[in-house]
Amino acid sequence: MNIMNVDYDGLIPNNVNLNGDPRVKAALEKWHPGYLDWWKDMGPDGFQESLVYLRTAVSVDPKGWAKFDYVKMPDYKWGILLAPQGEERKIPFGAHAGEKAWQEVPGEYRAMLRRLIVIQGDTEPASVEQQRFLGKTAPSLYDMRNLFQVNVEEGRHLWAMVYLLQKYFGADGREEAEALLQRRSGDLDTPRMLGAFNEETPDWLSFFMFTFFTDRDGKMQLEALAQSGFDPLSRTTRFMLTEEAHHMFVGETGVGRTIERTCQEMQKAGIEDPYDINAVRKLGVIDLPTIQKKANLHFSLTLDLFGNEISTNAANAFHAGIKGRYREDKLDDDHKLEASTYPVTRFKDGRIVTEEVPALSALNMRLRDDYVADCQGGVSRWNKVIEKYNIGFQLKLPHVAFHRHIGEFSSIKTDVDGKVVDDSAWEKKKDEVLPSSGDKDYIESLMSPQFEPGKFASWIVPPKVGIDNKPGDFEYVKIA
Ligand code: BYC
Repeated sequence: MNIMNVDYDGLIPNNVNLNGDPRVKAALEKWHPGYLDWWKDMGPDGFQESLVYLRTAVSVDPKGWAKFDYVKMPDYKWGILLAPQGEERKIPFGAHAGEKAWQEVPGEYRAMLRRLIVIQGDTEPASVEQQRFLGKTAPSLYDMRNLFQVNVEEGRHLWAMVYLLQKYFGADGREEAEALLQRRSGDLDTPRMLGAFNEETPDWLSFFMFTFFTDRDGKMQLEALAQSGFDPLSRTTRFMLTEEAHHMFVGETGVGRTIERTCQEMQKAGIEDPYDINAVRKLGVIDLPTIQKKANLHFSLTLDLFGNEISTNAANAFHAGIKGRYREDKLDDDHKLEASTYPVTRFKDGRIVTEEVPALSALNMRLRDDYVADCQGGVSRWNKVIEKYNIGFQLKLPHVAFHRHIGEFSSIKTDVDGKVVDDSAWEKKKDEVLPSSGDKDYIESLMSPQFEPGKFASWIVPPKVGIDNKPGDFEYVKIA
């Protein structure tokens, strides 16, 4: 079988020759019904019978791997797709740098690898659970289709991690694969593993912010895992990254289209002051200060996903050759980091300071810095939209110490500029920097569905181009 093309004949589409691996094939076939039950219970609520114009991967060739067609989501071809195996790939970093990449799990790193794969796997179904009610309030069929595309691909990413667990981790892997279907986002007894994946995604602005900020953590973590010396993990995550790009597109353009509608309506009504919230809200759009508060919330929750700034787990994973830095292969240094340092922002003696620490222990911080720079690019593009309308307002990322629950700043409160404040000052000001219950109610009041082809809710402009170049009035979802 050609690795570029996907075998669609069996129950589980794949380019890993599952037919030649009866043990793993049987394990996956056994897992499949439980997955479908989970999807029907926890996947998009109310649209399982609708026909959705979805993209399915039919090849892992970077050019032209997608096929678009109407599919009922439970019939989506969730498959196991790995990027092609590079000839003689070498471990790019850590103590084993330069040795041949592992095709089997190295015994000494088994527990570490399993933990990373399980954490990665756990986030995928979590996001589907968080987003399951959004279809009902979709601002258009175009947006509804994008939501479902993101959802089926997160489902596929779960398959990707489950394949690794079942192929390389025997009975333990099968147990972990089952547990991935048992935990539930936000459940008090069996929550998902990482904080941000237990939060609610109650409205579409939250969804766009989530796909902009939190899917971007996905990108960074997948990039770091794509460098792994464990070749099957590297190949799986490389292909996942091609799908992830669309999720961030949905987020960036979703927020951008929301901002554009607000600015358009403000201009039409002659409102110059972006802080005249009551006047802006009368126009049926989301005022810019509330968009800023949503960004503050999602950015800070996502920063927690990078773990502690100083982490021995991260140092060990790098030293072992299991999890690298962002684009490790493009970096020009010794790839071992045993003698270098890295500046880390810390909370010390009541102050936020920057301190050089051994680079190996600062890898979470470094990945987070790369993430912040990547976010800044998108925020600057949003600001260009506001500038176009000559409105005196700029969105900005809050300080990394703002509203944190993990790491150096979890024990303090700061304002958005990183100035430490006491509890009472925080309580007084928090509704000015994070969405208040009034803001949530207002946004919710705008979330009325718009299911007519080519029509959009009041608060968001249509996209510049359709998916797969379809015309504006294309029926992306045929609602059953
Ligand atoms: N919540 O040494 P530390 C995505 C725990 S998103 C709860 O700093 P490490 C997606 C930590 O587990 C990407 N607990 O940890 C996006 C550890 O506990 P144990 C998902 C947390 O390992 C949108 C202890 O604190 N992928 O794909 O350096 C839609 C000590 O911490 C948290 C990955 O994250 C937290 N936020 O860093 C769909 C990649 N943070 O084990 C999908 C895999 C830390 O001592 N994961 N803890 O009991 C990793 O690389 C790392 O495990 C982490 C944590 C970056 C998560």
